[in-house]
Amino acid sequence: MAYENIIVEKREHVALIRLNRPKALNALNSALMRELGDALVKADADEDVGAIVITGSEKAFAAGADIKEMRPKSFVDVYREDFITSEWEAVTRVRKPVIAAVAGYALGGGCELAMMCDFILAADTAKFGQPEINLGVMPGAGGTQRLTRFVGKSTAMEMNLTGRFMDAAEAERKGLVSRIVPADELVEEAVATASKIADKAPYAVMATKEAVNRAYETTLAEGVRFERRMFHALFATEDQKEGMDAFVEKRTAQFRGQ
Ligand code: CO8
Repeated sequence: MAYENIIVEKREHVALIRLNRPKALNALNSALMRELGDALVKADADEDVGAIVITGSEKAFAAGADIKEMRPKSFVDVYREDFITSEWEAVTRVRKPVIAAVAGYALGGGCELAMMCDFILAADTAKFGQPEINLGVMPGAGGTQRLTRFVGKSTAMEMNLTGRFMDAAEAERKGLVSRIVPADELVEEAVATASKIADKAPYAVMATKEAVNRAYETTLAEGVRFERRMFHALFATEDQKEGMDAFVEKRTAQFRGQ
């Protein structure tokens, strides 16, 4: 598939995906979401890739779903199409870690896309918001659900009901982003972080991601049981021997994904 709305490059073992509709502040239209889904499936299947970074431009990660594309749709249209849910949720099906590197606006579907990633690194210029209420609608890809889990009911309710934006400092304080970096270092820092993950034992990484996500989907007792079983399972890998041998021999582990 030739891409017109995203740019994909490989930086060693990291797939870097840039949303690239600068004239529309990376508004997420269906063509872009199809391309993003395709790139994610390919990166997930590529044995040479250990982690993925999704980023936008300096001005916008993404200013939301494409309002001009949505505007003429009827209820029947969006309901029949299940308005592109499968494409929007592609990122949640990826088994390798996905980092959102957010500078500028992450609004509406842009904020929702960032929240579907495994964690968010924010530039000091980042602005998050769910302004769908100003368009006479509401979030449709997790804005009322994931944002509430990240920042708590009060802030999520206020943001969803008023459409106000949250700056990077507030996003960090309230747990929406893992940390803030200067805007001109964002992409390099995200790639370096992804690279650090890509150097680790791939099955330990995959199992860790799965286990952390369980924390959102099950009870504490079930989650802890799942974690323990995954921990046990990793003793079936050669990378467990390599990791522990390397520690004892005071050398850097060479993980081989086996
Ligand atoms: N859709 C389409 N075009 C957009 C969008 C968008 N979301 N955002 C910006 N653009 C376009 C503008 O129309 C403008 O184009 P043009 O030059 O042709 O007029 C260009 O980008 C630049 O934008 P502005 O001139 O407005 O730039 P400013 O710097 O003045 O303002 C803002 C930047 C504040 C980001 C402003 O553009 C804005 O408010 N944008 C809309 C934000 C918004 O409401 N987002 C939510 C959209 S709804 C949504 O995301 C629902 C998701 C549901 C997903 C469900 C899937 C299952």
